[in-house]
Amino acid sequence: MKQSDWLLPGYRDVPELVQHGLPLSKAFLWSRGHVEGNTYPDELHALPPQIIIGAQYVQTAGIALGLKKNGSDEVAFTYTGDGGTSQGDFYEGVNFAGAFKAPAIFVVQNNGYAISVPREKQTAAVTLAQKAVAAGVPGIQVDGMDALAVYQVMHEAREFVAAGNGPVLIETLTYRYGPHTLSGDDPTRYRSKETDDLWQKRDPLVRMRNYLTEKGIWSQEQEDALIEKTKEEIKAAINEADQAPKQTVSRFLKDTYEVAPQNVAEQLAQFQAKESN
Ligand SMILES: Cc1ncc(C[n+]2csc(CCOP(=O)(O)OP(=O)(O)O)c2C)c(N)n1
Ligand SMILES: [Mg+2]
Repeated sequence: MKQSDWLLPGYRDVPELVQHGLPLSKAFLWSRGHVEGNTYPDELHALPPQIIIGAQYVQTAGIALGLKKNGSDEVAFTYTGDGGTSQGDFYEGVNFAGAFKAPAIFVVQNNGYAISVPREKQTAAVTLAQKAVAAGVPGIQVDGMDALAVYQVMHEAREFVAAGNGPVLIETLTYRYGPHTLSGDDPTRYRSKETDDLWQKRDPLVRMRNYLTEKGIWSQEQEDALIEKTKEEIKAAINEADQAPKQTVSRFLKDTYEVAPQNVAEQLAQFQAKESN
């Protein structure tokens, strides 16, 4: 991605947001449900993470069409899961962007499950990438556990899209090591240890470490130093997040509407009065 490209993340894509420039403290505030976590600096071309499965695909088609109409050379990137490709919004977004040759990259993170529903139960399609073909959009499947392969595919896709050829869809084959969320999902009920073990062997971090170590450009010392440095960054970001002002209902209502409808305006006034007491 270029720094000026647009990012429309789903709930799994906070790392992409941070990589694209969201301060880590804001990522923590977002996960705490604090409105400050959704307030972005203007130069950060990103929307807050989408929770409605698939909705970001339609919004991406819209942003990409806007970029094209403005004659911009920026590209809009979005992400959903394997389950997300069963939603109407998925098809609508890809189809619309395809019809208008809008500069969008649609990524499908196929991690094998939508909560407990296996990928095979989502669709009779052999691949998720091929879902793009019916919309006249190129669909590419890549080993999502191979960072270099993903980089190569993304890079080529961005060049293709930025050259005015319309959108591309990329399916990355990956795995969700943990439960769907930390609020009670128990993956041992619907998948085996053998499957888990198989995917552990493909861990992209281990693969990348082995590759770099063999090339002689990575060492245990470097890794330890990086881990220490990152721990410090995380600690500082948590401290910063802790300094955020207590969230008020009025602030939340104000940020939700540019012009509040009358009933909300009345509530806003009531909350403001209460909060100033
Ligand atoms: C429209 C909609 N329906 C249902 C949900 C509840 N829900 C949250 S995550 C999820 C599964 C999504 O699976 P997938 O797209 O494969 O993404 P993953 O979590 O595996 O990355 C569901 C059904 C939702 N958030 N939005
Ligand atoms: Mg999934």
